[in-house]
Amino acid sequence: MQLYGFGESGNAFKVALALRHLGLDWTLQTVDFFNGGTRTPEFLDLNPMGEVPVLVDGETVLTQSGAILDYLGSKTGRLGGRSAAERREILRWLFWDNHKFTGNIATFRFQANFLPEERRPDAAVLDFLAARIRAATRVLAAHLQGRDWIVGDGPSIADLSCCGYLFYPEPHGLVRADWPDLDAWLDRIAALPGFAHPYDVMPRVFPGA
Ligand SMILES: N[C@@H](CCC(=O)N[C@@H](CS)C(=O)NCC(=O)O)C(=O)O
Repeated sequence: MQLYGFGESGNAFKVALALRHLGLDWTLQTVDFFNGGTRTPEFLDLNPMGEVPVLVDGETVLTQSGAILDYLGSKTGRLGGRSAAERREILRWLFWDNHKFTGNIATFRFQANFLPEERRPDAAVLDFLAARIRAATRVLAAHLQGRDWIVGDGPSIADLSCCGYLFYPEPHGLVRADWPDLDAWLDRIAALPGFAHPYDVMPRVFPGA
């Protein structure tokens, strides 16, 4: 399998974590995001949405980290839920993550760290996103009280999706230490087979990094 991604992409990191944990055979196609790598005609042929991650498995081309994670869960019979009800519960968290959790965290992180100085947003924009992140984190932290994993009694793609941005060193609007249940959950994920930190899994492409 080929994964299109780059080090700074937490959405690609989610997929890389699953591939590593599942012990699948894959190679990385590094996309030079900060120099227009997701806007070339070749890349847009692969994914007209202009985003990584993209996973190519033979004739199958998949985009959207949630759909890719679900594919890997179905293909291997692991991490995707042990019943139809569990899979639905996992999908519920994947949709929530894309919209409310990762959606805000990734936007905050991009704006706070990767935009050139002259394009940095007003403080009010980051404050707005930080409030959205706090509200979403409260939901996840409450859910994790008394639970080891988001769904069922073992790790699933729901965990790998929701954690995707939380292992990065740059400020992303959420401080782990403020959320003990979430902090302990991230330690459990970091102890899983195949885990590695994002910049050890895929090379950074941010100019000067
Ligand atoms: N919901 C998508 C989000 C993908 C996404 O935002 N990817 C970013 C990198 S992390 C990207 O390629 N953005 C390019 C762009 O928006 O122009 C997913 O989960 O795969």
